[in-house]
Amino acid sequence: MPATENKTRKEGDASSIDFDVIVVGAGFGGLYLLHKLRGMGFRVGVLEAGSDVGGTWYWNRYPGARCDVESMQYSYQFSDDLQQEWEWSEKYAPQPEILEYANHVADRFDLRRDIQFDTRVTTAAFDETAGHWTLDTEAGARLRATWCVMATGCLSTANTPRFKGIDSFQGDSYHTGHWPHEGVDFTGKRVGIIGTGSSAIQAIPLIAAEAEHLTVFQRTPNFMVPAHNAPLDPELRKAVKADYAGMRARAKRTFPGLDFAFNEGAAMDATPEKRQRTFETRWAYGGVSFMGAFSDLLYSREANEAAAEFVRGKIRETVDDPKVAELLSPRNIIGSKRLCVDTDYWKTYNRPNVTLVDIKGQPIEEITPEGLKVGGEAYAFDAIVYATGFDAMTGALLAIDIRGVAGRSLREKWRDGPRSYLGLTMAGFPNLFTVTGPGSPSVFTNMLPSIEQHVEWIADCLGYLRERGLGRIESSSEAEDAWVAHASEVASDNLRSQDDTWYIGANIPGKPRVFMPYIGGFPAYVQKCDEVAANGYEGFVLSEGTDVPAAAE
Ligand code: N01
Repeated sequence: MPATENKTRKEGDASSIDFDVIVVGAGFGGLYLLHKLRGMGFRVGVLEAGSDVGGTWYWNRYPGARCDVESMQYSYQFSDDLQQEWEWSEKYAPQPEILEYANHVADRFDLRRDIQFDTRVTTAAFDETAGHWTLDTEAGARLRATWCVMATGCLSTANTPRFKGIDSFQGDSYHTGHWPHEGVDFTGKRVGIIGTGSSAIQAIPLIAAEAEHLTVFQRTPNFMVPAHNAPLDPELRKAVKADYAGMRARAKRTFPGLDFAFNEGAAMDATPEKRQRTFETRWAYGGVSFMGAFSDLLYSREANEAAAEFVRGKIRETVDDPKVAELLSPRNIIGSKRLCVDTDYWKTYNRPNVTLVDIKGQPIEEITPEGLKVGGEAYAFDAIVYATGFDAMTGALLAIDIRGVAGRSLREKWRDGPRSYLGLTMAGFPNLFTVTGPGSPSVFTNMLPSIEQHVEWIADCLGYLRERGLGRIESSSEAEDAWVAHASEVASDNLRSQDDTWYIGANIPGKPRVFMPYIGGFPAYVQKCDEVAANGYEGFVLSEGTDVPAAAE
């Protein structure tokens, strides 16, 4: 479609919109979008529900919260000055330091002036006639923009199961994903924690060290590998900084977008002794690269079971009481749930003030004023911690009433599960983009490079449209269908799709079971996105629209 002079806004022209682009969310996605798009001359406004930047790292302040990606890799690469000047202190950065980093980025690039904090978006509707998005906020403000980008995060809508009597508890209740900013002192308290996922396993050792007694309610035990966290070796930091570009380039060539040694050999081709040695080496290094010990761990049941049994052996070695060790031993596919990276988790069950309660097959009956009831037994607590996870990937998007062409809601479109083209756009929702949305590799990759790739793709796309005086872009239904079919085919080969996990929405009652992240790997995904762009945004319908900002000089 050729550019049309009259639709392109010139400097000084009145505009019916408040911004060229509204970004929802000021986590790592929103911050970089603002920096990038503002640098390109777009008028950008960011709306953020929290009172400050940081997204997931703003909300998740529970004891022990830290990233399970090594700090030298869990950072932006768009600015070499930034990555050279920032000093991570530990192998795995703790939450306060990651939040400090997000704040540093906001200040360094002067981002705050274009972010409205304490602003929760309630609705977003595409106005077909005007060709723009109208967003309403909880406080009653209404804002308009030609394009809208949802940078709302994959794990940002906390899930608190609707236990009977939940509001009756007279002690203190906390959710790991909404931790009080002032922290919590559990000294001398009887604490119950529900859940044993990544958040719980980080919090449990620290709460146990403080509380009078900690009772852990476990529905499914989890696999974990040790973090071996430590102060960051200055020599390593220096070496990485000397060749940051090289490390980032290597990372982009791996399946999860992480620079780590991936063994191309198959576990079942190795002798049992060699397998054991390889697992031990990975164990000694620690972290999620354990799953890179062999190429077939997520494709062959036998290989997976070998890795699982290796980890169960470590549990038996660590936990004094064989019955507790057995309860802590997962029987599902290792890596199907997010592999946890821990510090002293299993050891914590050797403490006299920690009790493990298995609630598999006997759901919590009710929360009572004193505590909770399960298996016919009553437990009394001063505090209950819900480490019960998130309505992942779709929760934050569906919490906003998003309406596309003809007023059709996203909730209706996604009734049977999320559908998108590349996890970036949806047919029927023109001019709307999602950062690390369902259908993109997101949670299977190092999130920071994935976020940067999405931001840069969206920025290039908007630049392309503006250059041509085009104000409207929408993925075609055919392109979306083909991507959904491809993503689902790739998932079916992978053992990860065979367990009940939040990746398929199994943690939320009634949520449609669809494998949400794209599991074809970061390099294949990036190649596809690049091809789509190189082919003039193949699979999209581009048209004039209205109120297109003038092309950059
Ligand atoms: O949440 P989860 P999370 N009754 O969903 C249990 C990222 N993350 O906050 O497994 C009883 O993993 C549930 O039991 P089950 C990371 O991607 C990263 O821990 O469903 N129990 C499970 O044990 C991670 O995967 C980092 O049987 C109930 C737990 O609650 C994701 O966030 C740190 C229940 C929830 O575990 C989510 O992790 C933290 C019920 N009704 C988080 N409902 C790092 O980077 C749920 N559960 C290190």
